Amino acid sequence: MTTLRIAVIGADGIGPEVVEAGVRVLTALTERAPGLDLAFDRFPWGSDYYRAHGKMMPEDGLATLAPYHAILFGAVGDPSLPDDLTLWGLRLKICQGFDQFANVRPTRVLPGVIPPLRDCGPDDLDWVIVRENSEGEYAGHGGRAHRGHPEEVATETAIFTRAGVTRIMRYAFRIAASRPRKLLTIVTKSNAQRFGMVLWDEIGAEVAREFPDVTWDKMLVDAMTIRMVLKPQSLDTIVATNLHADILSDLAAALAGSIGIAPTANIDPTRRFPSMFEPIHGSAFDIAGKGIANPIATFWSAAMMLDHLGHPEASHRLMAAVERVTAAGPLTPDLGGTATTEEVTEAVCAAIRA
Ligand code: GGG
Repeated sequence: MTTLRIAVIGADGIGPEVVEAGVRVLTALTERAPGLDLAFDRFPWGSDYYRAHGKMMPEDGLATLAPYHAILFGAVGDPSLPDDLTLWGLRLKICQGFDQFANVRPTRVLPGVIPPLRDCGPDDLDWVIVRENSEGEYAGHGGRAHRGHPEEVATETAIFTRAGVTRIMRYAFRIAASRPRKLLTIVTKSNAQRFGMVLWDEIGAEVAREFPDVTWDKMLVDAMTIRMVLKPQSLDTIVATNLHADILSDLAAALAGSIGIAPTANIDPTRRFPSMFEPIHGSAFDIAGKGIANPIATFWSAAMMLDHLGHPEASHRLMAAVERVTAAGPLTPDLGGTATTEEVTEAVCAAIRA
């Protein structure tokens, strides 16, 4: 039996609380899932590390993580540090350093969760949002001149490469092809942004020819927000740029009941490097240390990690346990309950053992 080595980075705010809950349910799972052996190494990187060392992770951090099978990540962001410093110093460094170009965000209404809108119930909303995760608006290309002067200039250039767009389109079409409805919606803003977004449209149409079984359409991102709210049933798999998909997936999480349940997989499909699994949510400093963070997004992300690592049965067992708990409680305050992180974690561990 291969021991799968998991690097655990809690990072900031509620991040360490939810990843420790994740490690607990994964450990409970190893006791019930034959053939699953996990070893966890924790790395104390993030904003506290920055305050002590002047950087979010060590210089050789990527080399340290490279031999791991996967990374379980918490959240980054600290109210006392600039958000761009903390994000680029850790989370984006890992995503871009390991070329985790496919950010996969499944969204559905879990049993027992009451969504905010009547027409976005369990039968209406079952999506996978595929976020381009390596370039676009997050290419990090730009600069500032004449800082602080009235003539100050800042540029932020979105970079779209044929190779980058083609690989995320193929990835998204493959996901759409693997789902029962075989539907893909390509989101851009190609009426106003005449270069990169038009390239997205063109490559979308080219790649579509490789997937004749998939029905696809395209939407402008502004109209897409309306469609997600008013016609959720018309959507299945969605592909969008780094920034657009970031925003759409937060909307999706809210429509499905809470950002506290929404998972992410940052995948390097070539498997040259470890992929990284994390809740969509950030560090939520307003509730950090109160013991009430919802650990379910991390559990769902951990289930995606198990699937990626070749343990679909264990992944299924974990999600079944999560769904038993969302259906019957206990639930954390973001889902209308009064339970703590600890109580939800214990309930999921008990459901795994049942
Ligand atoms: N666990 C996700 C996380 O820490 N997100 C922090 C954040 O600010 N992310 C920005 C982004 O994903 O674009």
